[in-house]
Amino acid sequence: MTTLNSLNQQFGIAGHLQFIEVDGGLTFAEINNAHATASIAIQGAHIATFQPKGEEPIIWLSKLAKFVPGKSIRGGVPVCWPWFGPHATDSKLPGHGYARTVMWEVQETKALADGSTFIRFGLIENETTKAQWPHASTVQLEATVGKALKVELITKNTGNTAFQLGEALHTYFHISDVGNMTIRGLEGCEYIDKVGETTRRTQQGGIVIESEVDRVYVNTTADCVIEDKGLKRAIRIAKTGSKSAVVWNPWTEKADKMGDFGPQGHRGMVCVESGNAFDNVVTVQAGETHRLVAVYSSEKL
Ligand code: TA6
Repeated sequence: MTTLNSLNQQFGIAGHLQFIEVDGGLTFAEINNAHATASIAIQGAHIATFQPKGEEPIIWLSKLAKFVPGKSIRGGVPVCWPWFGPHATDSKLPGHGYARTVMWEVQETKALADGSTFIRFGLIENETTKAQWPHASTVQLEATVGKALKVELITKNTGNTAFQLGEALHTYFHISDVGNMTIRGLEGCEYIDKVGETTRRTQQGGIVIESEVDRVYVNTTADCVIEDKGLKRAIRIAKTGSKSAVVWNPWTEKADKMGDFGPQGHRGMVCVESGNAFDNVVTVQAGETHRLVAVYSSEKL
């Protein structure tokens, strides 16, 4: 187990990055540079916060989020890997894979010439993870914290046979109120509507949320833009290596049942996830590296 002191000695960067331990027992990289602040739990390589200097947060984090070993954090950028949603054959395995609730390790940190901060994590495989995922592979997450936040999920097939990968950066975005928001970029896209009986539909116009929404848009590489009239800003979600976009808001009843959104917490967030799921599950050939990249930035409306 790496101690806080050894982490800060090896990877801390004055004026950029330090490691702290929070109540509950998780260790976070706290980033504070000229452009932005961010905090990233080493467990799950889970980006919990991101806020450009002088702006509202881009990323939403529940006020009731728990920071305890083995539990996913409600909000931020949960890493769904190596499958998205329920496991294909074993319902006892964790939804969205195990990556977000197991320990990763810090592999590198850098202060970049433009004042941004770079950090890379690698997932630590163990008998439990190998029992769930019997493929020789590595997965790393790179975050570059600047005026924008760039997140790269890198999967390497280190074995001799191809495997099928489902994945997503399950990102929760901070909005003024779900009633003030429209999501652009998915017009005309086919999506799997998971609310009620699973149905395939086609998106007509921008996405306005007035009840539970749980949709997997397939075969789309487009940027998504969250237009927030309340904050007079837009959040742009640009991506490469991803053909699925997931839009989710649990609405009142589901959020209350989940218990860690807080009262009306769902009104201040929307998930727009960049991934590869359903029709877009990725075949990673032996020896191949697959990169899923998302860049989050804000623009004036
Ligand atoms: O991405 C949307 C979704 O698949 C929803 O169906 C809901 O399960 C959500 O993820 C949150 O899942 P979690 O396991 O983080 O509570």
